[in-house]
Amino acid sequence: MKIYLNGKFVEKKDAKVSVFDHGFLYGDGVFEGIRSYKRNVFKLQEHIQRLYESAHTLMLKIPLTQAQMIDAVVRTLKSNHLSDAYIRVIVSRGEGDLGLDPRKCQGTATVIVITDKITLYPQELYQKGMAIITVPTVRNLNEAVNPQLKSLNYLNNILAKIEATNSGCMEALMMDAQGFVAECTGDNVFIVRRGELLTPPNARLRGITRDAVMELAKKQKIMVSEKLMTRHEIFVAEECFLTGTAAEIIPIVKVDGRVIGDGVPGPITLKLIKAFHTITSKDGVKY
Ligand code: PXG
Repeated sequence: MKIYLNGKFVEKKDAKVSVFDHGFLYGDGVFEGIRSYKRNVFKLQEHIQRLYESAHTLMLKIPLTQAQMIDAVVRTLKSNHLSDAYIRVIVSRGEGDLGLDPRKCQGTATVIVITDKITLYPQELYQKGMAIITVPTVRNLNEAVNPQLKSLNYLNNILAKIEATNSGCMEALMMDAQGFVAECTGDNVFIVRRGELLTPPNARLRGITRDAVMELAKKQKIMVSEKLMTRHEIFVAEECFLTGTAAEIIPIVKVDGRVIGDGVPGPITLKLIKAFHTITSKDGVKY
């Protein structure tokens, strides 16, 4: 396996960073999870744009232009002869001292591209649907660590994931500080209510899969809007599903023990899954 590390391709065993890298010491850095389908990197430009936006907020200078970063992703995929892959782009602050101050990181940021295979959930859950659970850990406040900031500090999400797995579920539903539904640890949430598609506007990452699904829904003349929602609205929804690069679109059939709709993946969910798979190998950067 070849890994892109600061402009060079190295073997997995040699892909190492300094213990003084602030990405390691503090989670000071940004990342993206991306997928390729049949030699097409789905929504690559959108992912790279979001990476640079997160870096901008962190005042982290990425030593590559967006075009060079796209090229690095494509070259890594080609070096590994992968046509369908999961791609992880990581940019960390780089080497500093033991203090927090990023200005002490005198060198350049560390840039890494890893390409591999990933299956997040067992295949049968895509057919039968998955159960999720609400967790006590509240999604980060916009005013603290904004959920739009896709940083290397994912402890908020990891705490929630631990709580879900402790309760026997593979994904956690997180609320915002006001008690409204926010998102899951690595996925956005959607419900269908009276035939209309709804998703939270608050305390969530603006997922690229989420955007793609909203666009597909509009094309299929399914009404879609962003709406604050409570757990009650999820419990009484006709359908529920999650979206994310790793998860793609996964139907949810149980939330906190309540059966959603008929307890099987609903017709709108299935329609959107089908439509999604028609665009994944088309919409993006081919290689
Ligand atoms: N919310 C959060 C908090 C995320 O981290 C999404 C939503 C979905 O966004 P996209 O753009 O992928 O549609 C993410 C995605 C995982 C995993 O293991 C997920 C993400 C990153 C790393 C791992 O599920 N991010």
